[in-house]
Amino acid sequence: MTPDPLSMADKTPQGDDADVVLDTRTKTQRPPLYKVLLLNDDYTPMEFVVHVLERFFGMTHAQAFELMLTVHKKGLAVVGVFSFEVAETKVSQVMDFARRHQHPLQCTMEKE
Ligand code: TYC
Repeated sequence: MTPDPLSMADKTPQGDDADVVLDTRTKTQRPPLYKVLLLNDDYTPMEFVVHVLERFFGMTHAQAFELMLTVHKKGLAVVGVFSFEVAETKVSQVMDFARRHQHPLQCTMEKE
């Protein structure tokens, strides 16, 4: 006997809705990360920038000197990647420290 087309109207090829298994995998959300950038200028002394990188970014003198030279030559460089709150704190610390020493050093952050 042929199936009644009306009784088939709400049936999917898999069968009844009761058989549909919902995807229960958890989508893990990674927190957004922010790049902290240091900008070159013509006035901030090189040794001051090296000191900033050692003091606020935990670099060795050699790492700090190399990154300072990259900023000096290229105009800017990423000095670290952090959560929003940590990046914001680093930017504030660098900007406050530079201002207190009357250097025009600029530090900013941008979403990665
Ligand atoms: N260009 C500066 C100078 O020649 C040095 C400098 C390097 C300044 C890096 C800022 O982010 C900077 N004294």
